[in-house]
Amino acid sequence: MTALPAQPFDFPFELAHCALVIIDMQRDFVEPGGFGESLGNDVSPLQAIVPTCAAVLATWRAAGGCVVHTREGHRPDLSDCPPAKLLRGQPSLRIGDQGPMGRVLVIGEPGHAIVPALAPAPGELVIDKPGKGAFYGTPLQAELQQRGIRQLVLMGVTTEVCVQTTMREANDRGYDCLLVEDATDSYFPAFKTATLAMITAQGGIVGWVAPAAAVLDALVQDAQIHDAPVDSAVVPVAKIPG
Ligand code: C5J
Repeated sequence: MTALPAQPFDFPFELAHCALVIIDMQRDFVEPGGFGESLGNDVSPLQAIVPTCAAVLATWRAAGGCVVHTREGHRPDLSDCPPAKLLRGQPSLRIGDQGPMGRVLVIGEPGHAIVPALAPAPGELVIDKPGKGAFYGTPLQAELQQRGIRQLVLMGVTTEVCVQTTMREANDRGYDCLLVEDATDSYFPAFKTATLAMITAQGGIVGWVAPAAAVLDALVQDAQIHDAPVDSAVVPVAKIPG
């Protein structure tokens, strides 16, 4: 076990029982022309976290840890999209409409894909989810149980919607969860700040928060404990862009 410095107190990190969960780093949320922008949002803060996510992902892979990618989206016939979700708000593009990156939030369309810098590698879990939380309507719980996973380290977007919802779902299922604070973002800076505070309040009522550099250090320490040093060329500790 490695004590990973975090808020509100050290996170008892064990790579063998921990999955890196990357939430919805999809073109539809992160790139101009996607669903996020159609709702009137500035996507640049979300784009800015991609290099930090990529640094953590590269090191996690090098250490041999379990990686899970999630994608929010719906079947082409939208049969898994509740009318309330489809109709809510006044976006210039609705789920299923044709946009610059194909049909918005529809599985298999270009906008539904994960951004190239974080593309899933062979063997990594990819969870397609119809809701905000990654456990609702998906096989995630069974997949994690099969792999002996008890802890989650989370990154991705958006902090207060799909990331926080997944973290709360995981918390209720007994997982210890840590959110990487500089590898998550929101279209609303105040919502990100509030979410980080909510997670760590009351002694970590939803979990822990730590910067990417602390996660990278913990990966190196975990590898040393298990006599399986992570290739230092792949570990950009304290050299995270941005
Ligand atoms: C949203 C998400 N914000 N991935 N989805 O609708 O957070």
